Amino acid sequence: MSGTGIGAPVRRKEDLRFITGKGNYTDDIARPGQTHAYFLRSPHAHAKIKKIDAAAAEKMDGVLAVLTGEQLQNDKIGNLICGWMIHSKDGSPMKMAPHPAIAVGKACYVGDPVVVVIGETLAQAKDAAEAVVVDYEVLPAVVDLATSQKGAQIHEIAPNNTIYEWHLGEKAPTEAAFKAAKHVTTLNIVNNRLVPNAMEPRVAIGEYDAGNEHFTLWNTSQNPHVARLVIAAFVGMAPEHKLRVIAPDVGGGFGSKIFIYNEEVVALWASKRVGRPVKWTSDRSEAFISDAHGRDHVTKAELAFDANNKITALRVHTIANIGAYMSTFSSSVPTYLYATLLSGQYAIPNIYAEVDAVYTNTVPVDAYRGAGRPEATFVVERLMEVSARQLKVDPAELRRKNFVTKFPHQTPVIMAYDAGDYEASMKKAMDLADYKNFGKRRRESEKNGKLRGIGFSNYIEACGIAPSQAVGSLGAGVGLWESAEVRVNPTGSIEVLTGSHSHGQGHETTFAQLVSERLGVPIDTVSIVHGDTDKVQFGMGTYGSRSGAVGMSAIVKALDKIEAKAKKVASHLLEAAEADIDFKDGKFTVKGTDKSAAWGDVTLNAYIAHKFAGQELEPGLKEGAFYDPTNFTFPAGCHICEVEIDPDTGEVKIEKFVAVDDFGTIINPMIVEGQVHGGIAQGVGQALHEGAVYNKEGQLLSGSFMDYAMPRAHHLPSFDVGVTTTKCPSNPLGMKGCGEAGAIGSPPAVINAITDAVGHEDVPMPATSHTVWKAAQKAVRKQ
Ligand code: MCN
Repeated sequence: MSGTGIGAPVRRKEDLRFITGKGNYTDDIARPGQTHAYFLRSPHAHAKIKKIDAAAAEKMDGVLAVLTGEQLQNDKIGNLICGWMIHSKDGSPMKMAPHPAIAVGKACYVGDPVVVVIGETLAQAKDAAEAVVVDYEVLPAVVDLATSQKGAQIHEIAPNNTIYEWHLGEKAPTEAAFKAAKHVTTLNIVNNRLVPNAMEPRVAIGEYDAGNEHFTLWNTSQNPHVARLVIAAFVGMAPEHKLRVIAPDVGGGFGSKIFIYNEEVVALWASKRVGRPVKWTSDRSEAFISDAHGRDHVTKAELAFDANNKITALRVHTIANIGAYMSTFSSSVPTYLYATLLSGQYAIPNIYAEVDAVYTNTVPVDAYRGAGRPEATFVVERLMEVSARQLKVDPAELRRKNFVTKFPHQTPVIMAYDAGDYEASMKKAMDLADYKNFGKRRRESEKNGKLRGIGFSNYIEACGIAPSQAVGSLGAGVGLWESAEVRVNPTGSIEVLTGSHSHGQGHETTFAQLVSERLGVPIDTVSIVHGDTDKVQFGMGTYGSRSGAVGMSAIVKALDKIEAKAKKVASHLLEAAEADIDFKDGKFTVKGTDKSAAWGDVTLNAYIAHKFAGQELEPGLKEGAFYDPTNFTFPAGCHICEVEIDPDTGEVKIEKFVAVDDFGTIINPMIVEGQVHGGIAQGVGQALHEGAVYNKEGQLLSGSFMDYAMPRAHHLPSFDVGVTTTKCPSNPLGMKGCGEAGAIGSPPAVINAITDAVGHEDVPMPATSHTVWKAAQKAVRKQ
């Protein structure tokens, strides 16, 4: 490990500009002649739009246009789409309803855009929106997920509001295993709906250059190339080469900025209509009703055991809320990102999962940090906890008994786990948690009239999304490889153009660490370029904890080519055979001699073409690569949470939170630890505080931070984190992703600790003081 190379806790290069206010976020951009968009959104969850009267609004000061969905359609702007095809059990394709960027004929959730006003100023656009009169006929709204398939039909294409009835695994052997089981644990689980709440709200600026018939979109995107592809190819805004998408500094996304949103399409279209750039900036209240939400499952899960407490089968039926329309990746989240992880860390011979995806009159639901994998982990780890109680065995022991211990391990639900040591991470976590003395601590708490509980969560996730071969064979869509280009300048400084996108993960540091280590150059001579479709050739963007395992692997491939070419140049320079050139720590040497050339000598000479006249060598030092992984990576670990509960108030205090994770090779331990901390905070948020609440008319009651409780620093203890390492065999660096693990592992650990404390009642998320108080009262009465 060099001072700035792989494994060094290098401080984040990008933070200097962020913490000194010098970041360049989309809202910081002001285009010449810029106008402002304001969306008038449906106040009803389900309503026919009978008439829109914009006459008064159009005449108001500063109003450039008042635009509707019909005008959008007249201009042949296509619908937003969900790009992952899922088929039902009967082979029929998913029922994707048309999703216009501005509602046409009817609105399907509170927040659905109905009109957009373009004004000289935002205030003028807002004032004019108030003068627009929309005549609605309110229709019955479908809000409750569990009964949604019996509610009023929302879209013509989807009877019973059902988009697909998908299944995975083998039904008959699973049923047989249940019949033969010695013990069956049954749980009904609600995985609560979350609102993402990245620090920076979404922003879109559209600009049309009439002379060149060219559009530019600046937006808060996690994947600008995919945005360009969808807006060009499916929405039909412009040919792909006539659309540039730039995602500059982005202040967090957590999945919510992967999707192609209405406002981005409208900002582009409106900029052409009014002939000037159009900017839209979401405010926080608007974000609550326009950013895609996450999670929201209702599940019945059953786990079967034999007489030796070995798991023999798992059966799951889940209803997944998709919201009012299918968002860009929404079909993949409750299917391939969820059911494929239902084996957890355990050797389960039979698994059968059914997932019904349904429309409701709520904000569209899509990926949110972990996307599908937190839901799977919650099912498996709650089942393990409750089973341990019912079987009267130690929860750690039951897990240990059922761990996968031999690799590779093929689960019955597609995934082939390649490497791991679940026992090692659990042991380390139990030591850090001082598990053996928990009984003493519990007795101390009880002396003080408090309840104390401890909960495990042994999670596994699949990230490094996604090998083309696996994705292709499922017929689900395209593989998500990644691209890189390494440009070495004559002076030896380096630009790395990557298709990954950093919006808080520190890529400008970790990617530069890789280059610094491989080429032996100072980290400050390396720039990471991302987020602009005109600069980077193509890229799949950042989500699914893929940028390390996939994005950096593409860089490794390009660096291999750079090294090979640089050696050729060095061989000319040093007048030696290419095979005799060694390269180490930024220096080229001729084997067995003291002849050497520095990195800068070689890079400069790569550009002095006459030196190679008559040779095959081309001038320059620039190489590109695409990396398509051969398997997912499987980070796994053990989270242990210890809580103390005041039975009089239901207040839960997290006394200790331990996370021991296996991320394979770690590039920057400080960044990885930060990723784990953030993830745990979000997972604790889901377990204890956060939950989107709709009333039966489909109004979002938790539509602001007054009502939607985000975790705060004082809710969280200082986390105890540790690592164990098994290298991922399917990428050159041996890395596994770390960006979602905290959010995936932590919620069941917290709930398992609470149920342990209150006497094994089923406590739903979010376990608010009131919920826990009710459960604690029963526990206290039982004592
Ligand atoms: N890393 C490392 N060693 C490893 C694995 C990763 O040093 N073994 C480093 C990587 O080089 C990178 C960071 O850790 O700098 C995260 O890497 P990775 O796990 O590959 O995840 P991605 O970079 O692909 O980021 C996506 C992931 C996801 S899916 C969500 S959601 C999420 C997350 O990252 N959203 C975030 N972390 C976030 N952090 C912030 N601040 N903001 C978000 O929106």
